[in-house]
Amino acid sequence: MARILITSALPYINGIKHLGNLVGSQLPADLYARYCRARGHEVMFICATDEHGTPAELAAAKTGEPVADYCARMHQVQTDLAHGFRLSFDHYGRSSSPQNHRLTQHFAGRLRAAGLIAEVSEKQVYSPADGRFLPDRYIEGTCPNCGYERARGDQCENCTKQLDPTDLINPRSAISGATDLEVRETKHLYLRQSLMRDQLDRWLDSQTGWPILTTSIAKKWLHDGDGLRDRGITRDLDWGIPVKDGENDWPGMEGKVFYVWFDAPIEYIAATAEWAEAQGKDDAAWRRWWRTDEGADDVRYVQFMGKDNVPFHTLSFPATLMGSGEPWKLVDYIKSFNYLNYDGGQFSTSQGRGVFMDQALDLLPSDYWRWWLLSHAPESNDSEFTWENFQASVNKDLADVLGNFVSRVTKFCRSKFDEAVPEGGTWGDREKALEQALATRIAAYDRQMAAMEIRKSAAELRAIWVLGNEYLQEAAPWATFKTDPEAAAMQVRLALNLIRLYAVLSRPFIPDAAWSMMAALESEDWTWPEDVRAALTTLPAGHAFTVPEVLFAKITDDAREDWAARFAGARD
Ligand code: B3M
Ligand code: ZN
Repeated sequence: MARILITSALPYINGIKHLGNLVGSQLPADLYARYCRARGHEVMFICATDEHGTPAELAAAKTGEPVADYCARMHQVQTDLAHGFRLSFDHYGRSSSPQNHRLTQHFAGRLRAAGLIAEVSEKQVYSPADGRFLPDRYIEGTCPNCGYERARGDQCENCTKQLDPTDLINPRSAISGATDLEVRETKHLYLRQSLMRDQLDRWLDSQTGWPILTTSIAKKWLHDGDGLRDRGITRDLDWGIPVKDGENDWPGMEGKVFYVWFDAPIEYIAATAEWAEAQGKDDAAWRRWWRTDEGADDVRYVQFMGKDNVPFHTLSFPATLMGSGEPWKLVDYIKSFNYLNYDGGQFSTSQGRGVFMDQALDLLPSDYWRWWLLSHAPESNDSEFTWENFQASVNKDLADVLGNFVSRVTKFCRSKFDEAVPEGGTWGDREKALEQALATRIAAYDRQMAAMEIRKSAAELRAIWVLGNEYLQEAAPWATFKTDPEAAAMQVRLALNLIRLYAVLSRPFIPDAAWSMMAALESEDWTWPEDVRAALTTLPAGHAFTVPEVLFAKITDDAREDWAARFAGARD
Protein backbone atom coordinates (compact mmCIF):
# COMPACT_ATOMS: atom_id res chain seq x y z
CA MET A 1 0.00 0.00 0.00
CA ALA A 2 1.31 3.39 -1.03
CA ARG A 3 0.26 7.00 -0.47
CA ILE A 4 -0.68 8.73 -3.67
CA LEU A 5 -1.33 12.43 -4.07
CA ILE A 6 -3.24 13.25 -7.24
CA THR A 7 -4.02 16.71 -8.53
CA SER A 8 -5.99 17.75 -11.58
CA ALA A 9 -5.31 21.11 -13.22
CA LEU A 10 -7.71 23.62 -11.74
CA PRO A 11 -10.54 24.65 -14.06
CA TYR A 12 -10.89 28.38 -14.46
CA ILE A 13 -13.94 29.78 -12.77
CA ASN A 14 -15.03 31.64 -15.89
CA GLY A 15 -17.75 29.35 -17.14
CA ILE A 16 -18.72 25.77 -17.64
CA LYS A 17 -16.03 23.51 -19.04
CA HIS A 18 -16.44 21.60 -22.28
CA LEU A 19 -15.76 17.91 -22.75
CA GLY A 20 -12.29 18.67 -24.11
CA ASN A 21 -11.35 20.34 -20.82
CA LEU A 22 -12.85 17.47 -18.87
CA VAL A 23 -10.87 14.75 -20.64
CA GLY A 24 -7.69 16.83 -20.46
CA SER A 25 -7.31 16.62 -16.69
CA GLN A 26 -10.19 16.04 -14.26
CA LEU A 27 -11.63 12.89 -15.79
CA PRO A 28 -8.38 10.92 -16.27
CA ALA A 29 -7.27 12.06 -12.81
CA ASP A 30 -10.51 10.64 -11.44
CA LEU A 31 -9.94 7.37 -13.28
CA TYR A 32 -6.50 7.06 -11.72
CA ALA A 33 -7.71 8.03 -8.24
CA ARG A 34 -10.46 5.43 -8.39
CA TYR A 35 -8.03 2.80 -9.61
CA CYS A 36 -5.53 3.57 -6.84
CA ARG A 37 -8.25 3.35 -4.21
CA ALA A 38 -9.47 0.05 -5.68
CA ARG A 39 -5.91 -1.28 -5.33
CA GLY A 40 -5.93 -0.36 -1.67
CA HIS A 41 -3.69 2.71 -1.76
CA GLU A 42 -4.22 5.74 0.41
CA VAL A 43 -5.25 8.49 -2.00
CA MET A 44 -5.55 12.26 -1.69
CA PHE A 45 -7.30 13.57 -4.82
CA ILE A 46 -7.40 17.34 -5.06
CA CYS A 47 -8.93 19.83 -7.42
CA ALA A 48 -10.29 23.38 -7.07
CA THR A 49 -11.63 26.26 -9.06
CA ASP A 50 -9.01 28.72 -10.29
CA GLU A 51 -10.67 31.98 -9.35
CA HIS A 52 -8.26 34.86 -9.86
CA GLY A 53 -6.91 36.90 -12.68
CA THR A 54 -8.34 38.36 -15.80
CA PRO A 55 -10.52 35.34 -16.73
CA ALA A 56 -12.58 35.81 -13.56
CA GLU A 57 -12.78 39.60 -13.85
CA LEU A 58 -13.77 39.49 -17.50
CA ALA A 59 -16.45 36.86 -16.94
CA ALA A 60 -17.93 38.70 -13.95
CA ALA A 61 -17.95 41.96 -15.92
CA LYS A 62 -20.06 40.20 -18.54
CA THR A 63 -22.72 39.07 -16.08
CA GLY A 64 -22.58 42.30 -14.11
CA GLU A 65 -21.97 40.57 -10.78
CA PRO A 66 -19.31 41.54 -8.25
CA VAL A 67 -16.37 39.20 -8.90
CA ALA A 68 -16.59 37.55 -5.49
CA ASP A 69 -20.29 36.74 -6.00
CA TYR A 70 -19.66 35.49 -9.49
CA CYS A 71 -16.91 33.17 -8.24
CA ALA A 72 -19.02 31.82 -5.37
CA ARG A 73 -21.89 31.09 -7.73
CA MET A 74 -19.74 29.48 -10.41
CA HIS A 75 -17.87 27.42 -7.85
CA GLN A 76 -21.19 25.85 -6.87
CA VAL A 77 -22.09 25.27 -10.52
CA GLN A 78 -18.79 23.54 -11.14
CA THR A 79 -19.08 21.53 -7.92
CA ASP A 80 -22.49 20.22 -9.01
CA LEU A 81 -21.14 19.28 -12.43
CA ALA A 82 -18.20 17.50 -10.84
CA HIS A 83 -20.68 15.44 -8.81
CA GLY A 84 -22.69 14.86 -11.97
CA PHE A 85 -19.65 13.35 -13.66
CA ARG A 86 -18.84 11.41 -10.48
CA LEU A 87 -15.46 13.07 -10.05
CA SER A 88 -14.33 11.64 -6.74
CA PHE A 89 -12.26 14.50 -5.36
CA ASP A 90 -11.34 14.30 -1.71
CA HIS A 91 -11.66 18.05 -1.83
CA TYR A 92 -12.77 20.54 -4.44
CA GLY A 93 -11.35 23.79 -3.21
CA ARG A 94 -11.26 27.45 -4.19
CA SER A 95 -8.09 29.32 -5.02
CA SER A 96 -9.63 32.37 -3.33
CA SER A 97 -9.61 30.55 0.04
CA PRO A 98 -7.94 32.08 3.10
CA GLN A 99 -5.56 29.10 3.08
CA ASN A 100 -4.37 30.04 -0.39
CA HIS A 101 -3.99 33.69 0.54
CA ARG A 102 -1.75 32.71 3.44
CA LEU A 103 0.31 30.15 1.54
CA THR A 104 0.80 32.34 -1.53
CA GLN A 105 1.96 35.25 0.61
CA HIS A 106 4.17 32.85 2.52
CA PHE A 107 5.86 31.61 -0.67
CA ALA A 108 6.39 35.14 -1.90
CA GLY A 109 8.07 36.01 1.37
CA ARG A 110 10.35 32.97 1.24
CA LEU A 111 11.31 33.67 -2.36
CA ARG A 112 12.10 37.26 -1.48
CA ALA A 113 14.29 36.15 1.42
CA ALA A 114 16.11 33.78 -0.95
CA GLY A 115 16.87 36.66 -3.32
CA LEU A 116 14.62 35.24 -5.99
CA ILE A 117 12.32 38.22 -6.35
CA ALA A 118 13.18 41.40 -8.18
CA GLU A 119 11.22 44.63 -8.02
CA VAL A 120 11.05 45.92 -11.53
CA SER A 121 9.77 49.16 -12.86
CA GLU A 122 8.41 48.11 -16.19
CA LYS A 123 6.38 49.08 -19.13
CA GLN A 124 2.86 47.72 -19.25
CA VAL A 125 0.21 48.14 -21.87
CA TYR A 126 -2.29 50.81 -20.84
CA SER A 127 -5.57 51.48 -22.59
CA PRO A 128 -6.78 55.09 -22.36
CA ALA A 129 -10.13 54.01 -23.83
CA ASP A 130 -10.63 51.52 -20.98
CA GLY A 131 -8.87 53.67 -18.39
CA ARG A 132 -6.71 50.80 -17.13
CA PHE A 133 -3.70 48.57 -17.62
CA LEU A 134 -4.35 45.54 -19.80
CA PRO A 135 -2.58 42.52 -18.36
CA ASP A 136 -2.88 38.94 -19.63
CA ARG A 137 -6.28 38.19 -21.09
CA TYR A 138 -7.32 41.81 -21.22
CA ILE A 139 -5.24 41.96 -24.33
CA GLU A 140 -5.19 39.89 -27.51
CA GLY A 141 -3.09 39.90 -30.65
CA THR A 142 -0.93 37.86 -32.97
CA CYS A 143 1.54 35.39 -31.46
CA PRO A 144 5.13 36.39 -32.31
CA ASN A 145 6.10 32.70 -32.21
CA CYS A 146 3.53 30.99 -34.43
CA GLY A 147 1.41 33.73 -35.96
CA TYR A 148 -1.85 32.62 -34.27
CA GLU A 149 -4.10 35.67 -34.38
CA ARG A 150 -6.05 35.19 -31.19
CA ALA A 151 -3.15 34.78 -28.79
CA ARG A 152 -3.71 36.22 -25.33
CA GLY A 153 -1.35 38.44 -23.42
CA ASP A 154 -0.18 35.64 -21.12
CA GLN A 155 0.05 32.62 -23.40
CA CYS A 156 -0.56 31.48 -26.93
CA GLU A 157 -3.00 28.59 -26.74
CA ASN A 158 -1.94 27.43 -30.17
CA CYS A 159 1.79 26.87 -29.56
CA THR A 160 1.78 26.93 -25.69
CA LYS A 161 4.40 29.70 -25.56
CA GLN A 162 4.19 31.92 -22.51
CA LEU A 163 3.94 35.56 -23.50
CA ASP A 164 3.94 39.04 -22.09
CA PRO A 165 1.33 41.49 -23.37
CA THR A 166 4.05 43.63 -24.92
CA ASP A 167 5.16 40.66 -27.07
CA LEU A 168 1.92 40.58 -29.06
CA ILE A 169 1.80 41.83 -32.63
CA ASN A 170 -1.19 44.08 -33.45
CA PRO A 171 -2.44 44.11 -29.86
CA ARG A 172 -6.01 45.09 -29.03
CA SER A 173 -8.02 45.44 -25.85
CA ALA A 174 -10.15 42.39 -25.06
CA ILE A 175 -12.60 44.65 -23.26
CA SER A 176 -13.27 47.32 -25.88
CA GLY A 177 -11.28 46.18 -28.89
CA ALA A 178 -9.36 49.46 -28.69
CA THR A 179 -6.06 49.47 -30.56
CA ASP A 180 -4.84 52.92 -29.46
CA LEU A 181 -2.80 51.37 -26.66
CA GLU A 182 0.00 53.04 -24.77
CA VAL A 183 2.88 51.72 -22.78
CA ARG A 184 3.15 53.11 -19.23
CA GLU A 185 5.50 52.52 -16.31
CA THR A 186 4.36 50.49 -13.32
CA LYS A 187 6.22 48.53 -10.65
CA HIS A 188 5.99 44.75 -10.40
CA LEU A 189 7.60 41.76 -8.76
CA TYR A 190 9.48 39.32 -10.92
CA LEU A 191 10.28 35.73 -10.08
CA ARG A 192 13.94 35.31 -10.98
CA GLN A 193 13.49 31.79 -12.26
CA SER A 194 16.39 32.20 -14.69
CA LEU A 195 18.65 31.84 -11.64
CA MET A 196 17.20 28.39 -11.16
CA ARG A 197 17.88 27.01 -14.61
CA ASP A 198 20.53 24.51 -13.51
CA GLN A 199 18.50 23.31 -10.57
CA LEU A 200 15.41 22.85 -12.73
CA ASP A 201 17.42 21.18 -15.47
CA ARG A 202 18.91 18.70 -13.00
CA TRP A 203 15.52 18.01 -11.49
CA LEU A 204 13.88 17.43 -14.88
CA ASP A 205 16.75 15.17 -15.93
CA SER A 206 16.31 13.09 -12.80
CA GLN A 207 12.67 12.39 -13.68
CA THR A 208 12.49 9.22 -15.71
CA GLY A 209 9.64 7.62 -17.56
CA TRP A 210 7.54 10.75 -17.97
CA PRO A 211 5.29 10.91 -21.04
CA ILE A 212 7.14 12.28 -24.06
CA LEU A 213 4.54 15.01 -24.40
CA THR A 214 5.40 16.32 -20.93
CA THR A 215 9.19 16.21 -21.20
CA SER A 216 9.30 17.57 -24.73
CA ILE A 217 7.33 20.67 -23.75
CA ALA A 218 9.30 21.13 -20.53
CA LYS A 219 12.68 20.80 -22.21
CA LYS A 220 11.68 22.96 -25.14
CA TRP A 221 10.88 25.96 -22.97
CA LEU A 222 13.73 25.31 -20.55
CA HIS A 223 16.36 25.28 -23.29
CA ASP A 224 14.73 27.82 -25.51
CA GLY A 225 16.09 30.26 -22.92
CA ASP A 226 13.00 32.34 -23.26
CA GLY A 227 10.77 29.96 -21.34
CA LEU A 228 12.73 30.56 -18.19
CA ARG A 229 13.10 34.28 -18.45
CA ASP A 230 12.17 36.11 -15.26
CA ARG A 231 8.44 36.64 -15.15
CA GLY A 232 6.14 39.12 -13.51
CA ILE A 233 4.19 37.55 -10.68
CA THR A 234 2.07 40.59 -9.79
CA ARG A 235 -0.65 42.50 -11.57
CA ASP A 236 -2.54 45.78 -11.50
CA LEU A 237 -5.90 44.18 -10.79
CA ASP A 238 -8.52 44.54 -8.07
CA TRP A 239 -9.35 40.87 -7.67
CA GLY A 240 -6.73 38.46 -6.38
CA ILE A 241 -4.39 37.78 -3.50
CA PRO A 242 -2.92 41.05 -2.18
CA VAL A 243 0.85 41.25 -2.50
CA LYS A 244 2.42 40.66 0.90
CA ASP A 245 5.70 39.36 2.25
CA GLY A 246 4.35 36.55 4.41
CA GLU A 247 2.15 38.36 6.91
CA ASN A 248 3.86 41.72 6.39
CA ASP A 249 3.05 44.50 3.98
CA TRP A 250 5.25 44.92 0.95
CA PRO A 251 6.06 48.61 0.61
CA GLY A 252 5.55 49.90 -2.89
CA MET A 253 3.21 47.08 -3.86
CA GLU A 254 0.03 48.46 -2.35
CA GLY A 255 -3.07 47.78 -4.40
CA LYS A 256 -1.45 45.03 -6.45
CA VAL A 257 -2.26 41.36 -6.46
CA PHE A 258 -0.35 38.20 -7.35
CA TYR A 259 -0.61 36.88 -10.87
CA VAL A 260 -3.15 34.08 -11.17
CA TRP A 261 -0.54 31.59 -12.36
CA PHE A 262 1.54 32.30 -9.26
CA ASP A 263 -1.21 31.45 -6.80
CA ALA A 264 -3.10 28.76 -8.77
CA PRO A 265 -0.69 25.83 -8.34
CA ILE A 266 -0.13 26.81 -4.69
CA GLU A 267 -3.84 26.08 -4.35
CA TYR A 268 -3.06 22.38 -4.75
CA ILE A 269 -1.45 22.65 -1.33
CA ALA A 270 -3.99 25.11 0.03
CA ALA A 271 -6.91 22.91 -1.08
CA THR A 272 -5.41 20.06 0.92
CA ALA A 273 -5.34 22.41 3.89
CA GLU A 274 -8.99 23.29 3.14
CA TRP A 275 -9.73 19.56 3.14
CA ALA A 276 -8.13 19.18 6.58
CA GLU A 277 -10.18 22.05 7.94
CA ALA A 278 -13.39 20.69 6.42
CA GLN A 279 -12.64 17.31 8.02
CA GLY A 280 -11.94 18.88 11.39
CA LYS A 281 -8.33 17.71 11.22
CA ASP A 282 -5.18 19.54 12.28
CA ASP A 283 -2.42 20.94 10.06
CA ALA A 284 -0.36 17.78 10.37
CA ALA A 285 -3.10 15.98 8.41
CA TRP A 286 -2.42 17.97 5.23
CA ARG A 287 1.27 18.57 5.81
CA ARG A 288 1.98 14.84 5.72
CA TRP A 289 1.03 15.02 2.03
CA TRP A 290 3.13 18.05 1.20
CA ARG A 291 6.14 18.39 3.49
CA THR A 292 8.87 15.85 3.00
CA ASP A 293 10.05 16.57 6.55
CA GLU A 294 6.58 15.73 7.89
CA GLY A 295 5.84 12.44 6.15
CA ALA A 296 5.51 13.31 2.44
CA ASP A 297 8.81 11.68 1.54
CA ASP A 298 6.92 8.45 0.89
CA VAL A 299 4.14 10.10 -1.11
CA ARG A 300 3.96 9.60 -4.86
CA TYR A 301 2.65 12.81 -6.41
CA VAL A 302 0.98 12.65 -9.82
CA GLN A 303 -0.40 15.65 -11.73
CA PHE A 304 -2.89 15.61 -14.64
CA MET A 305 -3.19 18.46 -17.12
CA GLY A 306 -3.61 19.60 -20.72
CA LYS A 307 -0.42 20.31 -22.65
CA ASP A 308 -0.84 24.09 -22.46
CA ASN A 309 -0.43 23.86 -18.67
CA VAL A 310 2.83 21.92 -18.77
CA PRO A 311 5.26 24.89 -18.78
CA PHE A 312 3.78 26.24 -15.55
CA HIS A 313 4.00 22.87 -13.83
CA THR A 314 7.49 21.95 -15.00
CA LEU A 315 9.11 25.36 -14.66
CA SER A 316 7.40 28.09 -12.63
CA PHE A 317 5.67 25.99 -9.96
CA PRO A 318 8.74 23.85 -9.20
CA ALA A 319 10.78 27.07 -9.18
CA THR A 320 8.40 28.44 -6.54
CA LEU A 321 8.61 25.31 -4.39
CA MET A 322 12.37 24.80 -4.71
CA GLY A 323 13.09 28.48 -4.42
CA SER A 324 11.34 28.65 -1.06
CA GLY A 325 14.20 26.64 0.41
CA GLU A 326 11.66 24.57 2.32
CA PRO A 327 11.09 20.83 1.88
CA TRP A 328 7.90 20.87 -0.19
CA LYS A 329 6.88 17.79 -2.10
CA LEU A 330 7.64 18.05 -5.83
CA VAL A 331 5.67 16.24 -8.50
CA ASP A 332 6.83 12.71 -9.36
CA TYR A 333 4.91 12.22 -12.60
CA ILE A 334 3.07 14.56 -14.95
CA LYS A 335 0.44 13.00 -17.16
CA SER A 336 -0.37 15.51 -19.88
CA PHE A 337 -2.86 15.49 -22.73
CA ASN A 338 -3.21 16.75 -26.24
CA TYR A 339 -6.44 18.38 -27.35
CA LEU A 340 -9.79 16.81 -28.05
CA ASN A 341 -11.32 18.33 -31.16
CA TYR A 342 -14.99 18.66 -31.91
CA ASP A 343 -16.44 17.48 -35.18
CA GLY A 344 -13.89 18.82 -37.61
CA GLY A 345 -12.83 21.84 -35.56
CA GLN A 346 -11.84 22.85 -32.06
CA PHE A 347 -13.87 22.87 -28.88
CA SER A 348 -13.96 26.50 -27.91
CA THR A 349 -15.16 28.13 -24.73
CA SER A 350 -14.95 31.65 -26.14
CA GLN A 351 -16.94 30.64 -29.23
CA GLY A 352 -19.29 28.25 -27.39
CA ARG A 353 -18.40 25.45 -29.81
CA GLY A 354 -18.80 21.80 -28.82
CA VAL A 355 -20.55 20.02 -25.97
CA PHE A 356 -20.27 21.48 -22.48
CA MET A 357 -20.45 19.53 -19.23
CA ASP A 358 -23.97 20.67 -18.30
CA GLN A 359 -25.33 19.95 -21.78
CA ALA A 360 -23.77 16.50 -21.83
CA LEU A 361 -25.48 15.51 -18.58
CA ASP A 362 -28.81 16.78 -19.92
CA LEU A 363 -28.53 14.31 -22.79
CA LEU A 364 -27.20 11.16 -21.17
CA PRO A 365 -25.93 9.78 -17.85
CA SER A 366 -22.28 10.45 -17.06
CA ASP A 367 -21.08 6.87 -17.67
CA TYR A 368 -21.78 7.17 -21.41
CA TRP A 369 -19.54 10.25 -21.60
CA ARG A 370 -16.91 8.89 -19.25
CA TRP A 371 -16.53 5.76 -21.34
CA TRP A 372 -16.28 7.53 -24.67
CA LEU A 373 -13.98 10.28 -23.43
CA LEU A 374 -11.61 7.99 -21.57
CA SER A 375 -11.49 5.34 -24.29
CA HIS A 376 -10.62 8.14 -26.76
CA ALA A 377 -8.39 10.20 -24.49
CA PRO A 378 -6.04 12.41 -26.53
CA GLU A 379 -2.85 10.85 -25.22
CA SER A 380 -0.31 10.44 -28.01
CA ASN A 381 -2.22 12.64 -30.47
CA ASP A 382 -5.11 15.00 -30.59
CA SER A 383 -8.37 13.07 -30.90
CA GLU A 384 -11.76 14.01 -32.23
CA PHE A 385 -15.29 13.78 -30.96
CA THR A 386 -17.87 12.97 -33.61
CA TRP A 387 -21.46 11.97 -32.93
CA GLU A 388 -21.07 8.91 -35.17
CA ASN A 389 -18.11 7.69 -33.23
CA PHE A 390 -19.81 8.40 -29.92
CA GLN A 391 -22.94 6.51 -30.98
CA ALA A 392 -20.92 3.54 -32.27
CA SER A 393 -18.85 3.30 -29.13
CA VAL A 394 -21.82 3.52 -26.75
CA ASN A 395 -23.92 1.08 -28.75
CA LYS A 396 -21.18 -1.48 -29.26
CA ASP A 397 -19.02 -1.37 -26.16
CA LEU A 398 -21.54 -0.43 -23.52
CA ALA A 399 -24.88 -1.71 -24.82
CA ASP A 400 -23.92 -4.74 -26.95
CA VAL A 401 -20.87 -6.03 -25.16
CA LEU A 402 -21.31 -5.20 -21.48
CA GLY A 403 -25.00 -4.38 -21.06
CA ASN A 404 -26.19 -7.27 -23.14
CA PHE A 405 -24.05 -9.75 -21.22
CA VAL A 406 -25.47 -8.63 -17.90
CA SER A 407 -29.02 -8.70 -19.14
CA ARG A 408 -28.80 -12.09 -20.88
CA VAL A 409 -27.21 -13.84 -17.94
CA THR A 410 -29.51 -12.48 -15.27
CA LYS A 411 -32.68 -12.93 -17.31
CA PHE A 412 -31.81 -16.45 -18.40
CA CYS A 413 -31.08 -17.45 -14.83
CA ARG A 414 -34.35 -16.01 -13.61
CA SER A 415 -36.34 -17.81 -16.26
CA LYS A 416 -34.71 -21.24 -15.98
CA PHE A 417 -33.60 -21.37 -12.37
CA ASP A 418 -34.50 -18.60 -10.01
CA GLU A 419 -33.31 -15.16 -8.91
CA ALA A 420 -30.50 -16.88 -7.06
CA VAL A 421 -27.11 -18.26 -8.09
CA PRO A 422 -27.84 -21.83 -9.30
CA GLU A 423 -26.26 -24.89 -7.80
CA GLY A 424 -24.63 -27.95 -9.39
CA GLY A 425 -22.07 -28.94 -12.03
CA THR A 426 -18.30 -28.51 -12.04
CA TRP A 427 -15.88 -26.52 -14.18
CA GLY A 428 -14.56 -28.13 -17.36
CA ASP A 429 -11.83 -27.13 -19.81
CA ARG A 430 -13.73 -24.20 -21.19
CA GLU A 431 -14.04 -22.62 -17.76
CA LYS A 432 -10.37 -23.19 -16.98
CA ALA A 433 -9.41 -21.64 -20.30
CA LEU A 434 -11.60 -18.64 -19.52
CA GLU A 435 -9.96 -18.28 -16.11
CA GLN A 436 -6.53 -18.29 -17.80
CA ALA A 437 -7.54 -15.78 -20.43
CA LEU A 438 -9.03 -13.52 -17.78
CA ALA A 439 -5.93 -13.76 -15.60
CA THR A 440 -3.76 -12.62 -18.51
CA ARG A 441 -6.08 -9.78 -19.49
CA ILE A 442 -6.64 -8.58 -15.93
CA ALA A 443 -2.89 -8.47 -15.34
CA ALA A 444 -2.52 -6.39 -18.51
CA TYR A 445 -5.37 -4.10 -17.47
CA ASP A 446 -3.76 -3.64 -14.06
CA ARG A 447 -0.41 -2.76 -15.68
CA GLN A 448 -1.94 -0.25 -18.08
CA MET A 449 -4.00 1.39 -15.34
CA ALA A 450 -0.95 1.66 -13.08
CA ALA A 451 0.94 3.23 -15.99
CA MET A 452 -1.95 5.66 -16.68
CA GLU A 453 -2.15 4.38 -20.26
CA ILE A 454 -5.77 5.32 -20.53
CA ARG A 455 -6.75 4.19 -24.01
CA LYS A 456 -4.88 0.94 -23.58
CA SER A 457 -6.62 0.37 -20.25
CA ALA A 458 -10.00 0.92 -21.88
CA ALA A 459 -9.09 -1.53 -24.64
CA GLU A 460 -8.10 -4.17 -22.08
CA LEU A 461 -11.29 -3.66 -20.12
CA ARG A 462 -13.35 -4.01 -23.25
CA ALA A 463 -11.43 -7.18 -24.12
CA ILE A 464 -12.30 -8.54 -20.68
CA TRP A 465 -15.99 -7.86 -21.34
CA VAL A 466 -15.65 -9.58 -24.72
CA LEU A 467 -14.22 -12.71 -23.07
CA GLY A 468 -17.46 -13.08 -21.14
CA ASN A 469 -19.55 -12.76 -24.29
CA GLU A 470 -17.44 -15.29 -26.13
CA TYR A 471 -17.72 -17.70 -23.25
CA LEU A 472 -21.47 -17.31 -23.13
CA GLN A 473 -21.74 -17.76 -26.88
CA GLU A 474 -19.69 -20.97 -26.82
CA ALA A 475 -21.05 -22.46 -23.61
CA ALA A 476 -24.61 -21.58 -24.72
CA PRO A 477 -26.32 -22.44 -21.41
CA TRP A 478 -29.72 -22.05 -23.08
CA ALA A 479 -28.81 -25.08 -25.26
CA THR A 480 -26.91 -26.93 -22.54
CA PHE A 481 -29.94 -26.59 -20.30
CA LYS A 482 -31.97 -28.92 -22.52
CA THR A 483 -29.55 -31.81 -22.18
CA ASP A 484 -27.54 -31.11 -19.05
CA PRO A 485 -29.18 -28.67 -16.60
CA GLU A 486 -26.38 -29.16 -14.03
CA ALA A 487 -23.76 -27.99 -16.52
CA ALA A 488 -25.97 -25.06 -17.48
CA ALA A 489 -26.26 -24.14 -13.79
CA MET A 490 -22.49 -24.13 -13.48
CA GLN A 491 -22.14 -21.94 -16.58
CA VAL A 492 -24.68 -19.45 -15.30
CA ARG A 493 -23.08 -19.42 -11.87
CA LEU A 494 -19.77 -18.55 -13.47
CA ALA A 495 -21.38 -15.87 -15.63
CA LEU A 496 -23.09 -14.27 -12.63
CA ASN A 497 -19.75 -14.16 -10.85
CA LEU A 498 -18.29 -12.55 -13.95
CA ILE A 499 -20.78 -9.72 -13.63
CA ARG A 500 -19.51 -9.00 -10.14
CA LEU A 501 -15.96 -9.14 -11.42
CA TYR A 502 -16.91 -6.69 -14.19
CA ALA A 503 -18.39 -4.34 -11.63
CA VAL A 504 -15.08 -4.27 -9.74
CA LEU A 505 -12.91 -3.82 -12.83
CA SER A 506 -15.18 -1.32 -14.60
CA ARG A 507 -15.81 0.93 -11.63
CA PRO A 508 -13.05 3.46 -12.37
CA PHE A 509 -14.47 4.02 -15.86
CA ILE A 510 -18.23 3.71 -15.33
CA PRO A 511 -18.92 3.99 -11.60
CA ASP A 512 -22.73 4.19 -11.79
CA ALA A 513 -23.12 1.11 -13.98
CA ALA A 514 -20.64 -0.71 -11.75
CA TRP A 515 -22.74 0.19 -8.76
CA SER A 516 -25.92 -1.05 -10.49
CA MET A 517 -24.27 -4.36 -11.35
CA MET A 518 -23.03 -4.85 -7.81
CA ALA A 519 -26.39 -3.85 -6.36
CA ALA A 520 -28.23 -6.30 -8.65
CA LEU A 521 -25.95 -9.04 -7.38
CA GLU A 522 -26.69 -7.99 -3.83
CA SER A 523 -23.01 -7.93 -3.05
CA GLU A 524 -20.67 -5.34 -1.62
CA ASP A 525 -17.50 -7.23 -2.29
CA TRP A 526 -15.32 -4.82 -4.26
CA THR A 527 -12.12 -6.83 -3.71
CA TRP A 528 -9.70 -6.47 -6.63
CA PRO A 529 -9.29 -9.86 -8.39
CA GLU A 530 -5.70 -10.69 -7.49
CA ASP A 531 -6.87 -14.30 -7.50
CA VAL A 532 -9.12 -14.84 -10.51
CA ARG A 533 -10.36 -18.25 -9.37
CA ALA A 534 -11.51 -16.78 -6.08
CA ALA A 535 -13.12 -13.86 -7.90
CA LEU A 536 -15.09 -16.23 -10.12
CA THR A 537 -16.45 -18.18 -7.16
CA THR A 538 -17.22 -15.31 -4.79
CA LEU A 539 -21.01 -15.61 -5.11
CA PRO A 540 -21.98 -19.07 -3.81
CA ALA A 541 -24.89 -21.16 -5.00
CA GLY A 542 -28.10 -19.92 -3.43
CA HIS A 543 -26.97 -16.27 -3.29
CA ALA A 544 -29.93 -14.09 -4.30
CA PHE A 545 -29.81 -11.42 -6.99
CA THR A 546 -32.22 -9.28 -8.97
CA VAL A 547 -32.34 -8.62 -12.70
CA PRO A 548 -31.13 -5.02 -13.12
CA GLU A 549 -32.72 -2.34 -15.25
CA VAL A 550 -31.20 -1.91 -18.71
CA LEU A 551 -27.66 -0.70 -18.01
CA PHE A 552 -27.12 1.18 -21.26
CA ALA A 553 -29.73 2.26 -23.79
CA LYS A 554 -28.63 2.44 -27.39
CA ILE A 555 -28.38 5.79 -29.11
CA THR A 556 -30.74 5.82 -32.08
CA ASP A 557 -29.84 7.38 -35.43
CA ASP A 558 -32.59 9.93 -34.90
CA ALA A 559 -31.18 11.03 -31.57
CA ARG A 560 -27.70 11.23 -33.03
CA GLU A 561 -28.82 13.40 -35.94
CA ASP A 562 -30.85 15.58 -33.66
CA TRP A 563 -27.91 16.18 -31.32
CA ALA A 564 -25.45 16.73 -34.15
CA ALA A 565 -27.73 19.44 -35.54
CA ARG A 566 -28.43 20.96 -32.15
CA PHE A 567 -24.71 21.27 -31.33
CA ALA A 568 -23.59 22.39 -34.77
CA GLY A 569 -23.61 26.09 -33.93
CA ALA A 570 -22.43 28.08 -30.98
CA ARG A 571 -24.04 27.76 -27.59
CA ASP A 572 -26.31 30.70 -26.76
N1 B3M B 1 -6.78 27.27 -14.72
C1 B3M B 1 -5.66 26.80 -16.86
C2 B3M B 1 -6.65 25.90 -17.45
O1 B3M B 1 -7.75 25.68 -16.94
C3 B3M B 1 -5.56 26.88 -15.38
C4 B3M B 1 -4.96 25.68 -14.76
C5 B3M B 1 -4.38 25.98 -13.42
S1 B3M B 1 -3.58 24.60 -12.76
C6 B3M B 1 -2.81 25.18 -11.39
O2 B3M B 1 -6.32 25.41 -18.51
ZN1 ZN C 1 1.79 30.80 -30.75
